[in-house]
Amino acid sequence: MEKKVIYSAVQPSGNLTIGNYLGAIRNWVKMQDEYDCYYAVANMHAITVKQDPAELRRRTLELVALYIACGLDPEKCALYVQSNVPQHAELTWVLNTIAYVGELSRMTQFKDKSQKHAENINMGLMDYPVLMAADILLYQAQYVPVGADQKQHVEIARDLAIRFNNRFGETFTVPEPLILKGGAKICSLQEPTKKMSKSDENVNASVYLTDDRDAVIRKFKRAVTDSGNEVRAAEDKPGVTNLLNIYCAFKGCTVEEAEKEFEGKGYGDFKLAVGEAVADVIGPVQAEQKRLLSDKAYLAGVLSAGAERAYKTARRTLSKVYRKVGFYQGE
Ligand code: ATP
Ligand code: LTN
Repeated sequence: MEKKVIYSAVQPSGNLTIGNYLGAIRNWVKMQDEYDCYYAVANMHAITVKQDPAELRRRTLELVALYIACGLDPEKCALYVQSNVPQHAELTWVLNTIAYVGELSRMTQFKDKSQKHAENINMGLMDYPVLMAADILLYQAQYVPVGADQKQHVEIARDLAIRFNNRFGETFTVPEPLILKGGAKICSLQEPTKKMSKSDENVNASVYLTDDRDAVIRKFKRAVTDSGNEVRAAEDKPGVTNLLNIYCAFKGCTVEEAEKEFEGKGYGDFKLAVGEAVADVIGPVQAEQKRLLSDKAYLAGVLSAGAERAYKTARRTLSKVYRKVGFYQGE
């Protein structure tokens, strides 16, 4: 039987945080044996906000090296750069003609980013979810593993697939978001009701996968906690709850087990333990990423094989789409 397809991507738009790792990449690794997986570096999405070209190029390679360092096996999944497969832009155009301006202007991320980049509210920023729908639909993906913040975008991809299928006949698999519990929404260490984000201006708010052990431990030491001194998850304790989530995700334990472990201990001991748990996991990932980055020829090979594999599938879907909408493709 044919394997089901998984699709996901991350933008090379900054240093990745432990939120990106727990919400996305870590879950991708678990799926590579069972599914046919495509994982991209979404550089076309990244330029919807201003990027420095040299930095964008460098971050693209760093992200691929990180994918592999986190455990993705290029023999098992297609790892590639979005702009290397032209069908992403081509399908976006067709989908644009069935996407409504109204639904796109209501997207939470569009509203947030328009506010944050008021000087650069470009068409790409608004079209972002359509490009993302094209990514997913080109590969007939069944599941899209992402963090909770991307759920709305996967829903637009579903809506567009259904709309296209209704209008032109069965063409696309209707995708579903796959949001695993535990790491789906890691919050800022400084404002624990807000999502941890790689573009946060306060460097103490986010733990980056590039942070060294001392920085990780220092950031957790400074993390905002709540009144009281009990290590317990509760709605009125967003700071401690967030730290417990992080601890459990990195240690592979349940919140109850962690609460028991820290019974009678204060916030100080707890925060140190969280920092150590995180550093123990990300340290070896950093070392492996560094090793991979010293072999650019290997990374180039991985990306060209990945793009070729992606291209084959994408070309098949796009040709079907062109046929359905009535584009002449020769006799
Ligand atoms: P930016 O701050 O530039 O918008 P970001 O940190 O939100 O970036 P993305 O590239 O938008 O990162 O997200 C990559 C993946 O990581 C997505 O699947 C997203 O849902 C997930 N993700 C991002 N932040 C978190 C978080 N705090 N908790 C869990 N998952 C997250
Ligand atoms: N918008 C996503 C990145 C992304 C993506 C995708 C995720 C681009 N294309 C396709 C899943 C499927 C984000 O995380 N900001």
